[in-house]
Amino acid sequence: MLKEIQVPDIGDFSNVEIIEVLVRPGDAIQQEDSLITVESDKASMEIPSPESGLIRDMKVKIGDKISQGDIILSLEVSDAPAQPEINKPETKIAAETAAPIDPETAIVTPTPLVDRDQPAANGKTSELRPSPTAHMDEERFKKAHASPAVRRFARELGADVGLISGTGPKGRILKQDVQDYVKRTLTSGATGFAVAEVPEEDFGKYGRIEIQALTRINKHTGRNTHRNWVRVPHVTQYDEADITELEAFRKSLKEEYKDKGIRITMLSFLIKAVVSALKEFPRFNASLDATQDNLIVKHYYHIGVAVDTPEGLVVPVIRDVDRKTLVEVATELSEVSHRARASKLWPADMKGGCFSISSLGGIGGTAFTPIVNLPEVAVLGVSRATMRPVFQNGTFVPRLILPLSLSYDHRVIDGAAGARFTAYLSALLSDTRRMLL
Ligand code: CAO
Repeated sequence: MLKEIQVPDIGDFSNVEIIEVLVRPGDAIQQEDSLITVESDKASMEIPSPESGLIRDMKVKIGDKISQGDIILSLEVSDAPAQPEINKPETKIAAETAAPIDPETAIVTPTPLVDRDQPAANGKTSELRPSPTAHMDEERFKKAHASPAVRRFARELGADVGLISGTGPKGRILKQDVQDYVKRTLTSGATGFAVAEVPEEDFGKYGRIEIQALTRINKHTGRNTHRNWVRVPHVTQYDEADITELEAFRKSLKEEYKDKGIRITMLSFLIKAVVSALKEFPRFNASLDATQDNLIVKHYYHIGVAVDTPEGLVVPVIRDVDRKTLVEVATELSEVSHRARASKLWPADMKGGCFSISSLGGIGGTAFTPIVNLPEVAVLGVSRATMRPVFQNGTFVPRLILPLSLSYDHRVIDGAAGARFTAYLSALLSDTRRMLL
């Protein structure tokens, strides 16, 4: 007999998106087997089959929006009595309690919905114990943006979804992301390399403390910088540029443009100079592809600029710098950093960068190690310029020296290229006429 399986009562969930289809025509399924995963703003959940049978036809696909009563698939069901151990959730739980129960896989609910992100809802949480493979951070695992099926899949492979970056819509972690993560871990030779846990301390024992929650931006930056630090073999090339003449020129321009409300900063010159250097050394304007066998060299010049805001670090991107004048770059830089500080940047404002600059020159410091902003391959750190005695033509003369710190990805850039890049940049900044060449 052919039956149409409909979306059951899914409570507040109406017009929710299907993010996974877990079965296909020809599959023999048992009652309670998950058919699809849907996701609302708040949670993702799997919809199980109310009956056992053979799937004849799928009526939905990923991306469809569904509500109660919509048809998911047609199922051929036989009259043979269903297997009791499959039909009775209690039986299954009892059978599994012999072995340690994995919270992602062990939840069986008699209600039509299986929301494995909310184990408390089915009243079985007290029976759950951590998986034997749980070398992972359960809290982080729980918070990761992944569907129940993907979580279960990750657990089976012993992969911590909390460490995986999602490539799905809204950063959701897909099955493919888990597979890629496991593949990368295996091929990177990192197997068996376990980082010791940081012991949890009760600092209150030693003195007065307060808890301050990290901002959303802090957390985002933390995740990305950690990933970039671990993934990229960093080398930092230090150099310096004599910007005595450039600073004099900048000051004269600054005066000239003051009345027009445009601030000509050193950073605007650096952005333009970096683009000249990227043209000279195209390998710095590239990204590794997913296979890591090819370089994707870009023929556009979008430069990310680190901006320090009260909410944390953001990196808006100034696009097509090669087609903009210095004054246009200065205007855009000031506009974008104002918007960043007012929390008015759009996600698109921070996408598509080829190379980033982090300038701490307005604050201080002599050098630092910037972290490459993947998928870019290099980042320039700029520290505070100071007046220093430089030996020229047999005598010491005061010169304004700007420290540069270029971090690069050694998988793509060799040390010699790194030194050539900063030497070129330094020569450009020391003699701005070269930028015209
Ligand atoms: N050397 C010496 N003085 C410098 C300098 C340098 N390299 N860079 C800037 N200054 C001085 C200048 O006197 C400047 O004032 P004038 O232009 O009026 O002379 C003053 O510092 C203020 O500069 P600024 O920092 O406001 O402007 P900027 O264009 O140099 O930088 C911005 C803009 C948005 C990049 C910067 O304000 C900022 O947020 N920097 C922090 C970036 C950051 O956090 N990086 C870390 C990332 S990794 O954690």
